[in-house]
Amino acid sequence: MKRIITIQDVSCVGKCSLTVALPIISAMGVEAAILPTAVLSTHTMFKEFTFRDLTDDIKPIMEHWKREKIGFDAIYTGYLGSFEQLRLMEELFESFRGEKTSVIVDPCMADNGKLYPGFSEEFAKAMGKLCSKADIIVPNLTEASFMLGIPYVAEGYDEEYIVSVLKKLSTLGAKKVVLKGISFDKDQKSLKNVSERIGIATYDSENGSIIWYFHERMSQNYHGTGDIFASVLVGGLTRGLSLEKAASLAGDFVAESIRETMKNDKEKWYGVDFEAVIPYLLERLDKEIK
Ligand code: PXL
Repeated sequence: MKRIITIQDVSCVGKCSLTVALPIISAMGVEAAILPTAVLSTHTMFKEFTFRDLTDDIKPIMEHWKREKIGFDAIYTGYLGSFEQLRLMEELFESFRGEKTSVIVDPCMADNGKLYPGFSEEFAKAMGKLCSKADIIVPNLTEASFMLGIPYVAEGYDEEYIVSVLKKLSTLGAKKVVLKGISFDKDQKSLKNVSERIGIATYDSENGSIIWYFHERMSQNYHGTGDIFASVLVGGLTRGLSLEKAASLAGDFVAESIRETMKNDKEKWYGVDFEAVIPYLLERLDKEIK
């Protein structure tokens, strides 16, 4: 069985980070080892939250794993809380990157044009530096804008704009880029049949290929969907799917999870009921693998 290591926080309530990565990656048939970076009572979009930083534990944990000669098929980082944690991740990549290990960085720190509480523009630039050490990065448009130091454009952009963002992102250093949360206006004609849709663009800087994938736009958005997307992407890649197949599976699973959640009245910061649609994920994964 393949083994990945995911490094992010434990937000005890409010489905995101490790409470979604663990069940999703395990369900996809991949061992999910974890390195928790902090323990919070809830994620930071609740009115208040407790926060216990675990930075001091990271190095001794890594040292133990080195003595045990533990290896990983993929390394996946999500929410990281400090400059020191970014530095430690570079060390972790160096120590645990085998010849076939994929390093995936989700620069989890912002959405809808805003940084999450506690993050600064300087931190976003430092996250950009960590992205240079990754094989694949998975930002949304807000995170991309902060890392590149360009204004966040919420709507009205076209295909050419997204292509330019993808290319700028690849200059950070990662070979492949998956840009999430792209939506073109209804009258945007450049890509066929994408009105009222939301999607993903993947860019491979080695061969220059750009692949678009759009799915139905839901009328609600919920917290934690970026983490669900990245977890399915990592699970799919580790099970041998191509980047495009893993990204489209991840996009569709997020859409199914939102559809399920909308059946009930639920505050968006409690996250989506992805648990109910895990059978859909596994059925699709099975089909894609065959
Ligand atoms: O889903 C991203 C995320 C992860 N972890 C924590 C967060 C957030 C987003 O707000 O606060 C602690």
